[in-house]
Amino acid sequence: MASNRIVVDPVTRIEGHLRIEAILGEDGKIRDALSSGTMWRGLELILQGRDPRDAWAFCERICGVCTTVHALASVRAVEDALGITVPPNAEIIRNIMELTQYVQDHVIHFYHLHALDWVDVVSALKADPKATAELAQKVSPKWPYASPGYFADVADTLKRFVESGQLGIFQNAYWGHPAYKLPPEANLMAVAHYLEALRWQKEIIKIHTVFGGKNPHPNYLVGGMACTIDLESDNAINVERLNMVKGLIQEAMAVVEHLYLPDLLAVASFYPEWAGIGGGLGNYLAYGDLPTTHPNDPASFRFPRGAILGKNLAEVLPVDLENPEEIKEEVTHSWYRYPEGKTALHPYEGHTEPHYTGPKPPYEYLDENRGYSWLKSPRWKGHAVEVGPLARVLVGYASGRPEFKEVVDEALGKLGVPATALFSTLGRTAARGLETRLCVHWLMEEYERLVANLKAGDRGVANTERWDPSTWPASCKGVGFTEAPRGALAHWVHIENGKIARYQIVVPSTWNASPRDSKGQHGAYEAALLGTPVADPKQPVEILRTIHSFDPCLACASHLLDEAGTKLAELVIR
Ligand code: NFE
Ligand code: MG
Repeated sequence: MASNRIVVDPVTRIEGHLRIEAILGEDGKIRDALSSGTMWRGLELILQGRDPRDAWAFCERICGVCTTVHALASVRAVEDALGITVPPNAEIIRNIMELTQYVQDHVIHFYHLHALDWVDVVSALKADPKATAELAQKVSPKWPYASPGYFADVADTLKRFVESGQLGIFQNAYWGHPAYKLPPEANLMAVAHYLEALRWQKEIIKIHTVFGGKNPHPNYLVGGMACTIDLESDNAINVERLNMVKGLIQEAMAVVEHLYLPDLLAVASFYPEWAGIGGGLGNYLAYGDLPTTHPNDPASFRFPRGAILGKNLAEVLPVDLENPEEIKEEVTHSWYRYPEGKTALHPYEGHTEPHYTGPKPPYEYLDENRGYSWLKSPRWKGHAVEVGPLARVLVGYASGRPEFKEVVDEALGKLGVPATALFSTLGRTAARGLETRLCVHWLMEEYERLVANLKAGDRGVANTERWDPSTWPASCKGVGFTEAPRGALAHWVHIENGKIARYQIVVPSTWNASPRDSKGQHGAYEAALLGTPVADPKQPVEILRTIHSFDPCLACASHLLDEAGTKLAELVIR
């Protein structure tokens, strides 16, 4: 059994700790796969007994990547439980925070986490700067940095870097692998844009510092937002700050429209076979988010809610986060134990009890017939589903939203592929870029909504009527949800006598990276790997392409920690 297993551990260029085991068939294609979260942390237990108004600050620190979304889901859960409606400005500012997160996170994912699966940095050394400039002017004609001198400088920097023998962030990739298809000039152009995107991402995120005081982990508030708007004051969000935000959004629009999307389509055009690989489950789920009416109404969401089963774009199914029969988590193949007789629990009834049954480390292989991950297996109506950009874009597209149809059809047309190409690794990566395009325009629209509200004299950002615990019911529960960059995210909270009695978090990467369930259904990562040809088992770049197309965040996904902080297992990372 053992010799045909490929182990990738740790998977790098992700957040958190992920192990993939792939079993190759005789035909050189992946016959079976295991996705394992190898780290155990812990927020749900830490939160018990705390003040629900503080929960967001703990939850937000689950992750340093999607640094705002857990705070948002948390304040919404508590507001839902306590019956609080936040003011219109707070709703809009939350949308601005979320959209800023999307734009920064997706651009970083493309250039800094995923591109190196398609771009051979070392091959860029062979590029001719003049031919690179010609290519850049063809691919992204509106992007200003495209002269032969500019690319000669980038090539020179890269050469010195490689000659120093210390490749740093470019160390340990499969450079020279025949699966890399870009010509040297395209590789050099991509390296130049990698560096430009790295410089830019620290600018866009300043929007978080304006409305949230800091990044990572900006400030939130149960009842609204923790910022002050006074257009005439030097010590509040004023006209100057708002103008800065507008400038940053305009700059982000240029990066997305003239750099990210042209590069995405150019790279994709060299890898058409990946439109037929890595599709996986074919089931998709989106909770939806970004309300445009007040109070927050799901019917007004810019990202619509719904589920798609069996790639059937003719039907978008309704989703209910509170129905005990819809979302359930299983632990059949996880290192947790449920109460006697329970196999699947809705998050309102969720149970968190670690129970390691894996091999004693250091180990060679996991056993797919037993527990093999610190992630639970969330399922929707019993189905394993994929969440994230592809799910959101497909739900928007299948719901007949014109803005989704426009960006999707335009991209399919440019690549000359049918809509079925979306069900693939390439489709997942393209969907992320297409939704970024929508998001950056929505970001400007939300900014304009905020300015219009302020001009009309509305400066309120918080509703503090239920701030005092004496106004709360003795017992209540609520759910807060959002669409995080990696997909559907929700927190479920029970409040008893002013304190958190139970807190459960189901995270996008838990949906996608989950192990098998009681019916043996694979999670989304596992399913997406099945059937993938691997040219060289010692350099499995194909596994990285598909896994990275999901943009894994295992820090979010395995957010649990033993109460006492006890080390439950020590894993040797090779
Ligand atoms: Ni840590 Fe996260 C996002 C959340 S995880 S990155 O996006 O929630 O899937
Ligand atoms: Mg959880």
